[in-house]
Amino acid sequence: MLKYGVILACILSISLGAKTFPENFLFGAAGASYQIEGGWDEDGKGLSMWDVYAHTPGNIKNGDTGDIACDSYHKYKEDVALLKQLGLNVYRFSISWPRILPNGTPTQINQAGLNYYKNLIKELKAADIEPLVTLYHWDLPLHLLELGGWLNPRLADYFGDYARIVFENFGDDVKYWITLNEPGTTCTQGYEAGIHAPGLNLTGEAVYQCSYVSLLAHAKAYHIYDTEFRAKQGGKVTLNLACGWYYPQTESEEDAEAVRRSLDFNCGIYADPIFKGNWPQSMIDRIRERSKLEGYSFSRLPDFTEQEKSQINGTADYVSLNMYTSRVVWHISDYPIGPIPSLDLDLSVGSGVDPSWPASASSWLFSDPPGVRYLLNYLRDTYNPSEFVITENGWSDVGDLDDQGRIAYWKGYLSNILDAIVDDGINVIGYTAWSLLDNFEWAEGYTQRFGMIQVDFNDPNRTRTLKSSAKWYSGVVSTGQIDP
Ligand code: GBH
Repeated sequence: MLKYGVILACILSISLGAKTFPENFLFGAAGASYQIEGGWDEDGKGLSMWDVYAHTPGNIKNGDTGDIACDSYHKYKEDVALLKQLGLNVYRFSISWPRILPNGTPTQINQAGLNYYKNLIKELKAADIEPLVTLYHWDLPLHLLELGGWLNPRLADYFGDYARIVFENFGDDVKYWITLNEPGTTCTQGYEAGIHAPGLNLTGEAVYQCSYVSLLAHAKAYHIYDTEFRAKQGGKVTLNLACGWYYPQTESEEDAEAVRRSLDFNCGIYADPIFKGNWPQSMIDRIRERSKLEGYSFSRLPDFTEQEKSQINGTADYVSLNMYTSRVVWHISDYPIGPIPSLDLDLSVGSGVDPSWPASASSWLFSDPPGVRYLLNYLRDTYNPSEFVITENGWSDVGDLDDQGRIAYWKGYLSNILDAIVDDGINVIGYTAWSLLDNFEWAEGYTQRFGMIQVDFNDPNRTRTLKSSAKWYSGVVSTGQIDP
C-alpha cells in the first residue's frame, strides 16, 4: 500500500512539474574545526598554524581569532540537536590534527582529543546523522609548519601517520572521508597571496610545490585506507575539489582557451592528477615554457615521477565538490617575462563578473545558479566519477536573521543541482550546505556570515538562533522538493 502511495506521489509530482530529490539523498550542513570549535589550548591540544597566524596582529579583521569561535568544543551536543531539529541526515565536520596529535606526529597521542570526536560521532549516530569527515581543513600542527609545512614532501608521510590514527579510531563509524579540504586555497592564499596561514608570498614557486605535496599527502592517506582499512571498514575516500564555473567574455577562440585554462589552473590542477594521473597539459606546457624563459633549468611546476603518477592516479572514490561562484574570463596575451614569476602570470587570464549576478558580503562570491549545473556536467564529462557529494555551497551576508539573500541563493543552486540529477542524469548523492553555524571566516574574522544558524559571538554562551534560511532548508529536506 505504502509502495503504491509512493509511486502515486512520484507520478503526481512529475505531472505537476515538481522535481524531487532521490529518496536516500544526503541532506546536511558543514563546518570545520578551526572555524567552530574554539578550545584552542584546552585538554592538551597543540598549536596549529592558524592559532599562530590569527594571534599575530594585523592578519585578521578586527583582530578576531578562533580561540573560542562557536565554542563547539563544548557545545557539540547542541549542534547535533540543531541538525536533528532541522531534519538533516549528514554532517560534514573536520578533525583538528593538533587536537589529536599535539605536535603532528604519533609520538604523543592526546586521548582527550580522540574522545571529543568519539563523542561527537556517537551523538551524531544516536541522532541518525551520517558523519562526513575531513581530515584536514587547514589547521596544520605548528611543529610540521616548522619542518617546512606544505613545501616539504615528507609532510605526506606525516599526514599518512595521522590519517592511520584517524581511520583506526573512527573508521568503523565513518563511511565518507575527505583527506584535504581545498588544497588550492591553502596553496594560493597561504603560499602565493599570503592572506591565509602561513602567510607566505612565494609567488609562482611555492604554490606549485604546495600543490604537489598536497597530492602526495592525499595519495598516501588514500593508499593507507585502501590497504589497511577498506576491507573491514568499507568507506570511501577522496580529495576535496573547489571549482568555480567560467564563461568566456567574447566568442573568440582565445577567450575559449582562457576558460579552459581557468578550469585547468583552478580545478584540473587537483582533479587531473587524481583522475588521470598528471597535471593538466596546459599547466605543464605554460609553466615549463615560462620557467625556461625566466632562466630556470627546470619547470616551477614539479614533474611527477612515473611512480608518483601511478600512486596519485585513481585516488578518488567519489567527488567532494565545493562550489560557490562563477567568473567571466578573457585571454591576456602580453604578460611579460619578469623577475617575479606568479600563478597569475602563468595563467594569463583576466576575470570579472556579470553585472546581473547578485553580490554577497564576500568580494569573490556572486550568485550564478546555472554555473553549478554547467560545472557538474563538465566534471562528469571530463572525469566520469561514480558519484558526487556537494560538500560546500553557500552565501555570505552580515548576519541578518531574516536572510532572504541566502534563501534565494540556495534555492537557485539547489534547483540547478536537482536539474543536473533529474534531467542530466548526474549522480549527485548528497549536499552539505556551507554552513550550519555562523563561524570564523578566516582572514575576514566574524565580519562575514555564512550560517543558516546565527551565533552571538558577544555572548559567552554563543547562543544559537535559527535564521529564516534554516527553516526554509528544513522544508526542502523534509519534502525533497525545492518549493513545497
Ligand atoms: C571555503 O573556501 C572554505 O572551505 C571554508 O572554510 C570557507 O569558510 C568557505 O569556503 C567560505 O569562504 O579573492 O578572488 O582571490 C572558499 C573558497 C577560495 C574563496 C579562494 C575565496 C579567493 C578568491 N575560497 N577565494 S579571490
